[in-house]
Amino acid sequence: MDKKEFKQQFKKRLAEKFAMEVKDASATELYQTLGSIMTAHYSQDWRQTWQDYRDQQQKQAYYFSIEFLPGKMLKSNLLNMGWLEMIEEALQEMGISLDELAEVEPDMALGNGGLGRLASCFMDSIASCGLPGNGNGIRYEYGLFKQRFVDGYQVELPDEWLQKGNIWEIRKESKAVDVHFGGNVYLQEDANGLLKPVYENGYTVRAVPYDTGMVGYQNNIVNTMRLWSVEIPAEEEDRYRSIEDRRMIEDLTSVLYPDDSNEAGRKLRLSQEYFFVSAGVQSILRYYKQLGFSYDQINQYIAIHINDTHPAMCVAEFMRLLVDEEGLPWEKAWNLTVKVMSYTNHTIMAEALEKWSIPMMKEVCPRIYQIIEEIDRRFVNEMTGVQPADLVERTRIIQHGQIHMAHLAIIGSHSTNGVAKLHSDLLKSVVLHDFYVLYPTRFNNKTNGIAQRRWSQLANRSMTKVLNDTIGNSWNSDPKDIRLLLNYVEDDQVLDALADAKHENKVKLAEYIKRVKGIEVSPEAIFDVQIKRLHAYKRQLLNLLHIVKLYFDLKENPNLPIHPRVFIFGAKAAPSYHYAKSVIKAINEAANLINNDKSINDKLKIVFLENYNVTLAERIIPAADVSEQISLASKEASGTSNMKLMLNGAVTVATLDGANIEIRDAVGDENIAIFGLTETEVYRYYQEHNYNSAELYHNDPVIHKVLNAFVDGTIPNIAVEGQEILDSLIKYNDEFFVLRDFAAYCDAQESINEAYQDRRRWKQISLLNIANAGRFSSDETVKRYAEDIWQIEPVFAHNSERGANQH
Ligand code: CR1
Repeated sequence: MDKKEFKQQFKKRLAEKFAMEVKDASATELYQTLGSIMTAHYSQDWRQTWQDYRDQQQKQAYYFSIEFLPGKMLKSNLLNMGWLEMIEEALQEMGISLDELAEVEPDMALGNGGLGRLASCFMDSIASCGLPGNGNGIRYEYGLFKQRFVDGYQVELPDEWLQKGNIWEIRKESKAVDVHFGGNVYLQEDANGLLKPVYENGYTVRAVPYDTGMVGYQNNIVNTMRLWSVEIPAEEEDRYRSIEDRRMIEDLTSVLYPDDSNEAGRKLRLSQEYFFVSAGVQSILRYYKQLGFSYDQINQYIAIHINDTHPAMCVAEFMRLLVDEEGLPWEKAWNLTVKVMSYTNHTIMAEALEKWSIPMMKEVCPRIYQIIEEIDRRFVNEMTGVQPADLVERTRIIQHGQIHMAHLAIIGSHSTNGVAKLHSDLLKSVVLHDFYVLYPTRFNNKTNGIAQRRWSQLANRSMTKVLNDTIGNSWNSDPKDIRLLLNYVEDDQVLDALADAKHENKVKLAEYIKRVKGIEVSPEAIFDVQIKRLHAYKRQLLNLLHIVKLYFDLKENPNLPIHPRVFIFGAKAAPSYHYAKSVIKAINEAANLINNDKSINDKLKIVFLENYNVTLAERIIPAADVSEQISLASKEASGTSNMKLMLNGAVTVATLDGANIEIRDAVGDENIAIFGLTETEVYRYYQEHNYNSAELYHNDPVIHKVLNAFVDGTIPNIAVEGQEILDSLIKYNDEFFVLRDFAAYCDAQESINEAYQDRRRWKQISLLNIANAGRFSSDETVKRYAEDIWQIEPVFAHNSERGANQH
């Protein structure tokens, strides 16, 4: 399609859809018109893609994830369709701004943080690499809450993202499946003497899929992200007549749980998990049956990925369908299940390893409970006498009245991976060591990656232009080629051009900050960024302590040679995470204090932007000079904002945690500021129990002064929160070693301050970060999943032919 054709179609579509002309239409109407042209266009490829998969009997992977966090899709779809510039120009010629249309789209936030965003980066890359892979999740009516600050406190508002409809999804009623909950189950011999379950007193809901096309990058491939929504089956209308009964059902896909690490074992959450697991697995098996192959080969056609433990019931549901419904013998079904399933662990935080009580699971999905019990019984049988008894006790699925979902996922799959080298090593050596002893070959690492096209070409167009002018545009499709930039590390023209691009982005962010917060910040200052969920282990508090220290230093000596800095935060706290909310309040009050103190001459500013989400990340990241990755070593499984910021030329201040280690390996020690305890040192403290934070408080005058600011009124309005924070650091012995790492952190920050003042050197460091970011492309990550875990192959060859025929 060319501009002329597009403009004609656009006007025609607008007239058909809304009976309007361009000059009369609202941004929403224009946006919907544009969207409908796009979906109409890529739907042909979409249909062709799944037909190709079917006709060529391609093995397909299904990525089961309780969260997806795609953000806005308008521009990324345009980019992937190869239409972005054409459409932008065509719209402009009609007097329409693409940016204004993009504003209309809600930020699709069916996820909390890293885990959900990773799933969406994978969806983009799987399609872009031409891999046959699909998403399977929940279509929540309400996404992650919207965050507002009132008097410095976080307030949560509902995210009604579907209010104006969702142009990207297609409701597929004909593909609905029924999911059964509750009641009792017992086994009875059928006519052939086989034991079959008989269900009593349960209830059935309908799962209706909404499919969204996952458009590959300029390759004519469109995969599917299938999200399930609950409905009351027409035949059951009578049963659910009261509002309460209906609500109980509708609640199933109503809200995303807003906690990214620990869900306090709620029944509704377990029901959500079973709902999307059962619907997804049933629909996969229905498709497989149409192919007409025997079950013996199902692992040659289907791979199911369990993203964190939330979909771990896939193991039991797959067994249920093969054994109960298809009549396969248990052993055979089990061998197939293990070959089909694979699992990723995303955190070592103990509270995030899901466990469910037996009574609750019996109540929600009694047959699944029975199957898990049987899996557990056979596991214990098989291991007894072969492995030490205590090892078997520690690794079995059911222990002390609870079902351990990670155990189910590991025992029931052929692959368990962590998300960065250090994390995967810790899984083997500590967290899942017992399982590593049992199944050494199942463990592997897949370091996370990011959808680099979104985080560079879409989010940072000024940098993209410099790169395209300098190294050509092969890196647009093959992110590894961004390495070509290494040839320009001594080229002042390129260094300046990149610095100018950064400056342009900072000017824009400064305008945004002025607009939404009323805070004046100078683009000449260092923009220092920490954007991620608020968690004690991520240590936003360490950042704040350092800011307060700088503030005191400046009060004492207004001529201190520090380059002005703007500390930018973006973070949501789980609504029930009291401590995290106190940290938010403290940062906001410190901001009030410091931003309004004329005596420090604007040398320090704190900006806590509300409602951090994908769209806000796209504004902040291109403007960042410094990337804060300061979690306590061993706690952050990987991190992915670290990769996005690096790609955008920010310099990382980091502990040796998660993927930071691999970032350091990529850029070299001189181009990153590493500080703090190593993972080994942290574990040594755990073993020797010899950390004493109170000592640091009493003996270190700097720490003393900084901490007192939280309780003596220096930072205003935090009498309660300040005390709580102080208690966490002193009374409860500083679980995340904030005080232990404080001095080292201040030194690292001082090295940043010095490095920034050598402008040429800084520009070089920045360039080296960009040039070495290619290895963190999720294209590379999903290729390794495809080869090592899913055994699926790209379908490029066929499609390029189709592409050729079309044009
Ligand atoms: C981890 O905390 C990682 C993402 C994606 C998060 C983060 O370090 O980058 O997963 N874990 O792998 C998580 O959300 C529920 O656990």
